[in-house]
Amino acid sequence: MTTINRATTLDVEGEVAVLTLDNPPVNALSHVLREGVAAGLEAAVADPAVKAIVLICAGRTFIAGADIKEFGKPIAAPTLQDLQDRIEASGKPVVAALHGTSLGGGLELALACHYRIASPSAKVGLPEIKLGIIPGAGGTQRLPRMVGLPRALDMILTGTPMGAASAVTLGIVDELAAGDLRSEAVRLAAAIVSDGRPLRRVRDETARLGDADVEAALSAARERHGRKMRGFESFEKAMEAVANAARMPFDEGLAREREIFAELLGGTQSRAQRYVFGATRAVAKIADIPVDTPTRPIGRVGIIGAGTMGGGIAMNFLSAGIPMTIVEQSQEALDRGTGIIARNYAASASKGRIRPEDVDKATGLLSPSLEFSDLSDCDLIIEAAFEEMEVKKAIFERLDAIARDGAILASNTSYLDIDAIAAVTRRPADVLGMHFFSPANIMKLLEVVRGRQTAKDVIATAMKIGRDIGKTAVLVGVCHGFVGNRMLSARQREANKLILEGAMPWDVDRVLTGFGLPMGPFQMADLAGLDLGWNRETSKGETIRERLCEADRRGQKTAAGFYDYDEARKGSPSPLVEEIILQKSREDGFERRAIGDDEILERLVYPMINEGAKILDEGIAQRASDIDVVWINGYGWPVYRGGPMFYADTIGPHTVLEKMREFEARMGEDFAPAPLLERIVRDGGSFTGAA
Ligand code: 3H9
Repeated sequence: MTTINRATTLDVEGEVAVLTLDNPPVNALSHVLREGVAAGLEAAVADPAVKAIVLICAGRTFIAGADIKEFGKPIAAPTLQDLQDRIEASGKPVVAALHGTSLGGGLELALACHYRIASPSAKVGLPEIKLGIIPGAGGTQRLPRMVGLPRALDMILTGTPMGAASAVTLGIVDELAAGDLRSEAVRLAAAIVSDGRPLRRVRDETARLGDADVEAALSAARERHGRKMRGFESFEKAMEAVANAARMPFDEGLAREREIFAELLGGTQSRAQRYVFGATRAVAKIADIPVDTPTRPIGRVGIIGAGTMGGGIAMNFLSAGIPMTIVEQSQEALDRGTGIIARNYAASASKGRIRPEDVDKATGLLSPSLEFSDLSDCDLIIEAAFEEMEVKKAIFERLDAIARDGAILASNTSYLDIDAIAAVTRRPADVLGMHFFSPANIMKLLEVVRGRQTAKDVIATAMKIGRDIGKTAVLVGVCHGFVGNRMLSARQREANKLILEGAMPWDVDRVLTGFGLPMGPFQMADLAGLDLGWNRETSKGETIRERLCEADRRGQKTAAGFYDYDEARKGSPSPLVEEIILQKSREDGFERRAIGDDEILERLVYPMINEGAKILDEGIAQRASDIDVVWINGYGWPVYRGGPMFYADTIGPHTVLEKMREFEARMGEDFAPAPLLERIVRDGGSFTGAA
């Protein structure tokens, strides 16, 4: 075996040279690897005893793409395209042996090889769009030549990897390896030589594109993926690049692909999306809790409360194969809860999201009960009862009496003080918050709330179980509303003021959806129900919301709230609501004025950023990027804007500060700048260091 460099070795077996790449953790195509491949290929091509070459990776995966950490720096030779050119020019067949995830530049390198063989569990994909870019090493030109425009568009526009079996069916991979990948690849390479099989160069092929109806393929792709990709610059650019495969000769298409790639890579959206990639991985790292902190085993989970929230939370554990006990106070409430779980699963199954047999498996793990004491064998108990401190305290006192030693006691409270809840137990170290977001079976975010006394292994366990059930778990500290809802409150306060001062709810919502959020505050309120926490007896018409409830406009469920709803639940502006708002404005002494879209956006977003700065300063969030992960996963903040704190950095913290000062002078203390915002501007710093 010859060592080519620290990431590459060359081994000759009979007539086949095996070039093994080893660049942990995911064999990203960093400079050392590109150098190794170039030198290894050169040595193998020059060796007269070698008749064929196998490219294979050590470790958990074939190349998972270009090295994201090298983006933005000058690319040192040899480039990925240099490697592809060498392979395509080689008179000796080159076989790529794929396992794990062959992604982005990794798959693009494999597509330039003459043949591909894969382990049955391998996945292949071009996920560049998730980083705000397009494939930049021929992926948009070679893939359509292999699979035709419609398939290539689907793969490149979604970035979703596909399994090896489908890749074989589509012709992306030539063979599945029945046994050991390396020996199977060597066998294939030797067979190519002995059978005199042609050296396939995908770049030269046109058969799949000859009569392609480019416009039809593009409009079908736009139809399928356009809505989800609204606002993403990379979407139309990726379509253009793929269409070029049918419109231009290979080299021209390749040159245009490189231009688009470079343009997107230098743009704010890709910077934001690459930042989010890192931010999402950083949340797992906790300063004073090492990653190898032992966690407590969780064999059975208990939930108190089978309402919408409790039921949604339960589904996460059931789907992950964890047995559950769910407790309610009355048979009726219990039946309603288990009924909702069954209906949600049936809906998922009918949409093909889950197999019917998996539904049976999941629901079979659920033990509904009316007996609190049935929670005594649970390792983690999550309280999802009514959001009132006295209710929570009473439950935790009872839990303390029956839960087994070492059980973790969690509250799903959205706002309340975990320390006050923990204080009613004799085991505050075992208590923490696990705040799920509605609908809890779908939303990715989980805020893990660390109390003053919560033990480190309890936090480590909650973070781990969060990941096990497919959530993005973010550690936060105790304060009113934690990270997400505390910032949301600042936004909601301004939204409510704006409609009294001169805007209409549909103006506010339009500005936020135009910014990229899935819905605005008033659409969100209508969806959740305006009567949450409202009481007809005590209602005094003091807020617009109260007046709407009094008029029996309680949101989507009554087909009327801030908006009027048709049978398809499509909302339209309501003249009646307009009248109610104008009336309330008059009563409160507002002289209504036209409020521009820019001011609406600034009034909604800058106070959130300001609140985020306070949250950071108080140590409620570990880092600015954690706040951004909360907003992306819990509230649909557009990833191409990177989260509120990253957004602040892109427009400049000084822009936020100046506006906050101006608003403070005009409208008072709600806009008082956070000390951290002032310090950052004074020191010329930034929140994330990444924009
Ligand atoms: C591209 O290829 C452009 C080309 O078209 C054109 C070029 C000219 N680079 O996710 P994990 C790190 S664009 C550098 O926790 P998993 C990651 O940060 C690229 N580092 O593991 C983490 O580090 P840490 C197209 C990378 O098993 C560690 O590896 N490719 C890269 O859950 C483990 O990652 C992609 O977009 C990278 N490319 O998932 C693939 N990838 O431990 C992006 C990962 O310090 N990667 N790291 O936090 C993934 O989707 C997942 O990481 C993968 C493994 C599925 C591979």
